[in-house]
Amino acid sequence: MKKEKKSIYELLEEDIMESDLSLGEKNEKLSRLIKIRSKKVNILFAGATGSGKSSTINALFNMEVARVGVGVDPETQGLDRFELENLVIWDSPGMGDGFENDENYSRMLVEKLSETDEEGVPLIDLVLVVIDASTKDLMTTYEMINDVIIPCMGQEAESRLLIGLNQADVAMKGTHWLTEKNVPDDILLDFLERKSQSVQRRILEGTGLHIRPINYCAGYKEEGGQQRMPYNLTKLLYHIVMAIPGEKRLALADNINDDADMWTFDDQEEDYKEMTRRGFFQCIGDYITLCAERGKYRGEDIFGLPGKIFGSVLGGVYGMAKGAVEALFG
Ligand SMILES: Nc1nc2c(ncn2[C@@H]2O[C@H](COP(=O)(O)OP(=O)(O)OP(=O)(O)O)[C@@H](O)[C@H]2O)c(=O)[nH]1
Ligand SMILES: [Mg+2]
Repeated sequence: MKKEKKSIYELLEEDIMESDLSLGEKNEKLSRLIKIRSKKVNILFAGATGSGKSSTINALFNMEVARVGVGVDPETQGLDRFELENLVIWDSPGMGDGFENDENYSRMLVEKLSETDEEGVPLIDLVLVVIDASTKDLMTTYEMINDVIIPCMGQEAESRLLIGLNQADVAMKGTHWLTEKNVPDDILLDFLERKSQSVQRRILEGTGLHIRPINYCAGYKEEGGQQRMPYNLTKLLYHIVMAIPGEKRLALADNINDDADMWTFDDQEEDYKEMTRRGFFQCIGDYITLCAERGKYRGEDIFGLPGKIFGSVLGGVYGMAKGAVEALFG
């Protein structure tokens, strides 16, 4: 059974109410919180059929609704919309399923990417293109990125378009996956790095934009059988969080998959959990408490909150949210 949880907005509201700020200050913060709470985040997942879009959505977020394909037919037939409170996820049907289908796919992308919200701002905050890292012929994918997505997004694509090289575990023939550690061996790591560079180069040549693909594995679960845990999912999440405008970021916090196993295996380049938490905290600080401008921001007080910041990434955010106002104001 799922335990009843308060939303991050509710926790922040409680925190503000319980603080010893003046009534005026409390009201000021509450009205900022209300403004933040009204913002929705829209993320669009695109990419070839079978690349793992639905699997990635399921791994990242608290949802078992984006159906994962098991057969040969593309599972996702239309542009699916999943709404998790303030987070809206668009999962697209399998591209690369015949010429006519691809034409429709492009049209659908152009339509969605041209849509604006009531303030005239593009509806889609972030596009995540999922690529199967084992695919040799990425022609259709490059066309989609260089000729459809980037022209729609313009220069903004450099910050609002992410490319995920998924299925890192099976990207190469042979056994190059270290099952125990759930990481690639050196040969596979080198292969993934070269793959990432080659995708980056093709986009640069085609559009002049610099976009660095992220290698990861969304994992999989066979019914009653084998299972592979995600790898570098925290890294991917970190880049997603940072690509979302600050005042909208909290919409993600409540919907991150709270199965801690999802967030266990990452490369050791950086502490992505910590960086992700900071990304969320920055949002609370900048947009609700406005502590930064008052010079009262004391990072170590918050990030040191004992015992609360372990477990899933989400747990960390909750841990931080509770007491955040106090900690920020000393
Ligand atoms: N080994 C491995 N398999 C994966 C990974 N991600 C996805 N898969 C498998 O790849 C297959 C396709 O995954 P989906 O998530 O359905 O792909 P999709 O992009 O949503 O496909 P369409 O909806 O048809 O466009 C499924 O059998 C997944 O279990 C991964 O990281 N590693
Ligand atoms: Mg799908």
